[in-house]
Amino acid sequence: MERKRTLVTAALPYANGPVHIGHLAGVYVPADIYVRYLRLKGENVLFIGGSDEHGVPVTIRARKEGITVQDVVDRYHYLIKDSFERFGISFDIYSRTTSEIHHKMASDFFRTLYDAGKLTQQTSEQFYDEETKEFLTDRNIRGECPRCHSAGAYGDQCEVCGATLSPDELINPYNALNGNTLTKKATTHWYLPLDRDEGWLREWILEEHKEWRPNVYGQCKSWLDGGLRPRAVTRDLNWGIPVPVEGAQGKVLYVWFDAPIGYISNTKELCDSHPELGSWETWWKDESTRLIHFIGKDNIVFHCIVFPAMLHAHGGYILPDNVPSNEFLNLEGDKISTSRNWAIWLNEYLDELPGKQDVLRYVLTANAPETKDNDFTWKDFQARNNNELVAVFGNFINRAMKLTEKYFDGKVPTTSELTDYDRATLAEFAGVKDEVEHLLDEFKFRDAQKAAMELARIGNKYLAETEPWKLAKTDMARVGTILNLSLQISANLAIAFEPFLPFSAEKLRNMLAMKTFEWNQLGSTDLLPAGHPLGESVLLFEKIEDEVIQAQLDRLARIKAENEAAAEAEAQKNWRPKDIKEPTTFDDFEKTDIRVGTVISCEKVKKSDKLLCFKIDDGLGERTILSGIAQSYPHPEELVGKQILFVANFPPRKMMGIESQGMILSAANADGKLVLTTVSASVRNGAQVG
Ligand code: B3M
Ligand code: ZN
Repeated sequence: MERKRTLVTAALPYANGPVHIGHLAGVYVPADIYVRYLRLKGENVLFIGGSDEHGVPVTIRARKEGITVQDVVDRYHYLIKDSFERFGISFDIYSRTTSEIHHKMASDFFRTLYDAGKLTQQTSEQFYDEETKEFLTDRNIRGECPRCHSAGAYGDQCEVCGATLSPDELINPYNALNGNTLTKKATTHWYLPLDRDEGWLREWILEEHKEWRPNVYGQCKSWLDGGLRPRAVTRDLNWGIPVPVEGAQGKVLYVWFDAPIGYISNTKELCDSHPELGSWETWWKDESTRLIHFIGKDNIVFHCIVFPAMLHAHGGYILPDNVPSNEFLNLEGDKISTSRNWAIWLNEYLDELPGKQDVLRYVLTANAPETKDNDFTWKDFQARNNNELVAVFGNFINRAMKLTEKYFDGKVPTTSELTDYDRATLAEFAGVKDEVEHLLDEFKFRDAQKAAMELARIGNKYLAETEPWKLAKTDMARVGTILNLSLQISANLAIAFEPFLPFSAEKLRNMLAMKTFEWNQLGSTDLLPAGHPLGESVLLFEKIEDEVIQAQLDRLARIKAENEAAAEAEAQKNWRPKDIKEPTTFDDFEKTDIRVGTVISCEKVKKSDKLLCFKIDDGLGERTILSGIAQSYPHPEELVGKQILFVANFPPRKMMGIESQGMILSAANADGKLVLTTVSASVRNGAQVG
């Protein structure tokens, strides 16, 4: 029978920085688990990866660092490739989109669409820098925000007020890289007319792929329901794959056009040098190949709509069978961010926690953001290592090995009669294979790992309850049975965990001196014959001490403080006064009764982060006023004795059970801190301001 053929791809990371735990959790660990599982089942599978080396971000980084773009992509391509290797991500090929094979493949692909009239052409006015003779991408255009009027908003977003913008909305737009003012110039681009694909895409995704994860299906549905529009597939940029059409000088293929073709190019590169794998075309064009894309949620539209539309327009290609996309992983409660350095970089992890690749793989799978965003915390990392990997998995294996060495000279003992408890234990793990398999087939990696971990729990409980160490003096036959069974469970663990924790599974197989291991042996109780000599035992997992975790938390705290300082400096730089309000009249102003009072006492309101409770001498008596400025005054008692301004004629209002009789006036500083207003010389309490 022909083996099932599955082509698995993992998103091509941008070569503009190192990869972090979010990448690993979202894409590479689940993809690797899946591939290892299929290989273990003896299926025919290729695992394709590579770096995405085009696009604007690499050019920005190159300019910032004053090096060439090629230097940038070289540096990060090898760094990323090395990190993946060291984490056991078992790509069959990890290549790059700057390869010659890829340039030709992507160029030919475009040309085929162009020649077949599958692309449309449109001319539009775009921002242009006359001096550098360049069109600018949204991110490289800055200017005044039309909403909040802060300076330095980006062409796609204002980072001060959060508004989504288009470059046309910016007031006085300029080139972010050199400050030059910009003009408009006409430019022509080619478009993929996605509007024409709506019909078959709706049918293919919404009717034929209802089994896709709800997050993926839902995103596709909302794109389709919103109506598809033509998408430009070329850009004015000097880094990328030249548009293979006469008169298209200075234009390259849009990075999202060439990057997914990278999956095809990398398959070709692999197959061309390994004829035993068959032709790349079998992998991409034969209907019996299953194509699976592992990606993060921000890539869904490109893999479920745009790339399939490209493949469809080209003709001859298969479409993905499934696109298991994860949500995002946060770090200690905050969004992972490359620009804010809020991440755990894989290269740094490998240096700082050497040999602990499997621990991270385990924790990231246990917390996988499969259905919703999830949080990585160092405390959880430590707890899962110490309480699960060490205390359950490692402890069980260690005891089974050590007892066999002690009582049976390191050889698998024979079994005698089984007790009811033995039989119940066997029954408990008989179903593990089906369960793990079923979950993996449905891309439920978190639950699958949990189900595999059940084996270790069963084993650990079995040894704890049968206590063979107590029976050694009286009933060696019974001890032999217990250890035989424990070793069989250990061998099962070595198979079940190969996809999840490949380094530990290999160590375990060496300990058990297992020669063969296949997925189909899972659940069996005669994996190790009686008399089989075990290998040398080593510790599978080690406890992680508090100091190690604290060092990581300290590092994050330092980064947070740096980020806050930088954000504050940025806010100061961009601050400008708000627009003057609509004209008013003296009569209107006169209605507000502003007065001077002296602070008698001031303290934080219990259970509130924001409120301070002031007691004011207002010249008539004592007045209570609540004010939401606690975060600006960490030592409110220092305000006692100050003369401040307050509005005296607001109706009383109850907050947190206290009645507030007025409002204290303060001014907001550029960093958002509030500053109380006061008088420049002492006046009588109750004096009116006006
Ligand atoms: N490089 C985007 C990303 O890393 C992009 C993926 C390409 S997959 C073909 O999120
Ligand atoms: Zn703004």
